[in-house]
Amino acid sequence: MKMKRLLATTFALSVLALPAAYAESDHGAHSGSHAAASTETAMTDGVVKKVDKSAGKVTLSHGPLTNLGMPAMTMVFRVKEAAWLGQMKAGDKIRFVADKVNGVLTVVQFEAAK
Ligand SMILES: [Cu+2]
Repeated sequence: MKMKRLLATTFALSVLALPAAYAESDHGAHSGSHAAASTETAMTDGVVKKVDKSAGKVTLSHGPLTNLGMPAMTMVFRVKEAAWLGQMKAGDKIRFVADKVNGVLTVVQFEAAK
């Protein structure tokens, strides 16, 4: 009797656990493909050093940019959206993605860091 109940409990647990495990891996696959589609690379932390609105450029002290094979350094980037320069000022911490656009290193994604 005792054994039977234990087996029933084990069975019930495995039935409960299986869909959960499946849902989890399914979700993981989904978010993975979403990330690959929308943001091909992870965002990098940076600190704004200087904003040059007339030149459409910003100087950033940035962490390693793995997609560009670049170590952490301070350098000048162009920005994809000129309006972003109005949202940056020296000392701001940001998160961004940089890529080469027509051979020029450009901030192609940007958000203020919390
Ligand atoms: Cu750099």
